[in-house]
Amino acid sequence: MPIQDTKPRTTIQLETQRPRLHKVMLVNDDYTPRDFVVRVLKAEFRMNESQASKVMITAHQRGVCVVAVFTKEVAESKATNATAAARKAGYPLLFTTEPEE
Ligand code: TYC
Repeated sequence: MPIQDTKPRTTIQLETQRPRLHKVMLVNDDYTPRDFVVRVLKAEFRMNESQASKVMITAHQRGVCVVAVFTKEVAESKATNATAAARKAGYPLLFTTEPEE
């Protein structure tokens, strides 16, 4: 019999690990027009008028609002694209990402 020189595994993975999801957050500011925020939400996050308006108003009133949750790469890419669209139009609108608890 061959000599086994590797240690046996002492822990067992009980579940397949799912990738942690990341939130895209919309941050309020005093300068970006409301209709521009709604337009970016519709274009980048495939929201309809009503969904986009609700998210925009929540960020406006509370300072920040969760837009959606994605895998890390998708969340970062969407936040970067949406923020870049605002910069191109000359507005300070900001989208950030953070890991979900
Ligand atoms: N506060 C902006 C205004 O009154 C509108 C706005 C809403 C801007 C949400 C950013 O994330 C935002 N024109």
